[in-house]
Amino acid sequence: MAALGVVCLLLGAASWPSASALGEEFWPGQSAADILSGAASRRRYLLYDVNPPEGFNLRRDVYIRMASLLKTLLKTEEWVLVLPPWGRLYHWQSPDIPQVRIPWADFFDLPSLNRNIPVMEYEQFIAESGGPFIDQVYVLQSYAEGWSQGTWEEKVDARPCTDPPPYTQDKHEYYRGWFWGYEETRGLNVSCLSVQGSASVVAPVLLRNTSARSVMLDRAENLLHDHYGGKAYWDTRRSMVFARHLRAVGDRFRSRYLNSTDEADRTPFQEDWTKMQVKLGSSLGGPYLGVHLRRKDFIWGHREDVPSLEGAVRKVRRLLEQLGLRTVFVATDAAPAEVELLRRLLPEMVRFAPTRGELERYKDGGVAIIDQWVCAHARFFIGTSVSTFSFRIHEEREILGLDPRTTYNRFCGDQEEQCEQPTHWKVAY
Ligand SMILES: Nc1nc2c(ncn2[C@@H]2O[C@H](COP(=O)(O)OP(=O)(O)OP(=O)(O)O)[C@@H](O)[C@H]2O)c(=O)[nH]1
Ligand SMILES: *[C@@H]1O[C@H](CO)[C@@H](O)[C@H](O)[C@H]1NC(C)=O
Ligand SMILES: *[C@@H]1O[C@H](CO)[C@@H](O)[C@H](O)[C@H]1NC(C)=O
Ligand SMILES: *[C@@H]1O[C@H](CO)[C@@H](O)[C@H](O)[C@H]1NC(C)=O
Repeated sequence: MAALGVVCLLLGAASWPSASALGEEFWPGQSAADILSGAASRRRYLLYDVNPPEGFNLRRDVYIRMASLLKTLLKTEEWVLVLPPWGRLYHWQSPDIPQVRIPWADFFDLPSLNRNIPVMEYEQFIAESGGPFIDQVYVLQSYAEGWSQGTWEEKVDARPCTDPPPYTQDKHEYYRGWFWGYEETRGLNVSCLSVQGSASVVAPVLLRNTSARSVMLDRAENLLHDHYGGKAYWDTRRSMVFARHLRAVGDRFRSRYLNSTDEADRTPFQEDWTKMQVKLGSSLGGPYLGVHLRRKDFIWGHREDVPSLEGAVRKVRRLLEQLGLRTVFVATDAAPAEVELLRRLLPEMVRFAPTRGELERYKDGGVAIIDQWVCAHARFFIGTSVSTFSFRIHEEREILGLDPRTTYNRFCGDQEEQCEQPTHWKVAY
């Protein structure tokens, strides 16, 4: 087996301009077994990144699009999706807590992701592929000329970069860039692709126009969903099971402060998402109202679809009465002064307020997931207009089988008499 591995290693080096072929040392800390097993597999690596200002929950959506592209690639060749490490997100503002190079396993259950498509963490990619080198980086952009005369067509073309790409060449002509905070990572080639269409539109380029073994799509949010709300979409969405330790914290909190357990709430949960198909409306949910109040940048623009705190509390009180509930759980990104006001207006509200130690362990991203998990289990949920944070809670509740009438609700602005409620998206199994 070892001899065969060496043969493959040589073939690998010959057919792809990998780091070793360029005279680099193997990455330190890597065992010979790693190198052989990595090189023995001829699979190719798809990496991606998203526009820096985008938040955690939009990034979760981009993952679904990339998974769809990977499924298309897998029909022709062996590929694996390399999970972009989390970090430097604008919304993660807890001071003095390093929040960069965070692996996906801190937030999601990797075995669950792997039941949908083959994935690996970035550090595993470094170990397996022979170093922190990405053979080809494509920066995705829209067409400079915009849409052509009202006719929509899916297309992709090599084009000059419309903006200077966020990569600079070092003295060895390697490309340096953000690369999720991994400074030692180098790109061997960077070029721009103009894209218009769904994720799989770039598949032919990856399969036929480049033989690079590792390909990164930067600004991947430029690609759209292949089929939003279809079975492949939902398979990927269902595979994005939160990490077990975060679910455990959320479940303990539910049971301790909200009198909520899976048995009493009739929300059956299976560790293996492929075995989980709950009849819509059969779950009851815990005896509390779940609320997501998105504040911060959602109120700075004085948006008309976001209520004042007073307005939100009036609605909460009406709902509690209508539903015959006494407990309300509030998830919010409100600033401390606003939380204080909220507590004066709604003294009985229950919140997940992490200790310093919990914040260090779970980080802002993990705390947000715990908030989402608790909201997902409420008997009734109401969220904030067009917040992707609220949308992800809708999906979670849909998967858990809660009645849609208890899920697709949002606060109206103070001046809105009534307002359009969120759309119901059914799981396709
Ligand atoms: N813990 C916690 N964090 C929140 C809450 N609401 C928002 N956040 C934080 O703020 C971020 C909001 O950005 P997104 O996740 O992108 O969701 P969004 O509300 O649609 O915001 P945009 O995408 O910027 O429009 C979240 O990822 C969290 O980090 C909340 O209720 N609880
Ligand atoms: C891919 O190759 C085809 C055939 O050579 C060519 O027509 C096309 O322009 C290439 N596309 C890109 C994005 O490089
Ligand atoms: C870099 O990639 C572009 C697009 O695939 C290709 O045309 C070009 O030849 C590559 N440059 C090098 C030095 O490999
Ligand atoms: C908790 O819920 C159960 C029903 O699931 C109910 O019988 C019990 O009274 C509740 N306890 C409290 C303290 O509300």
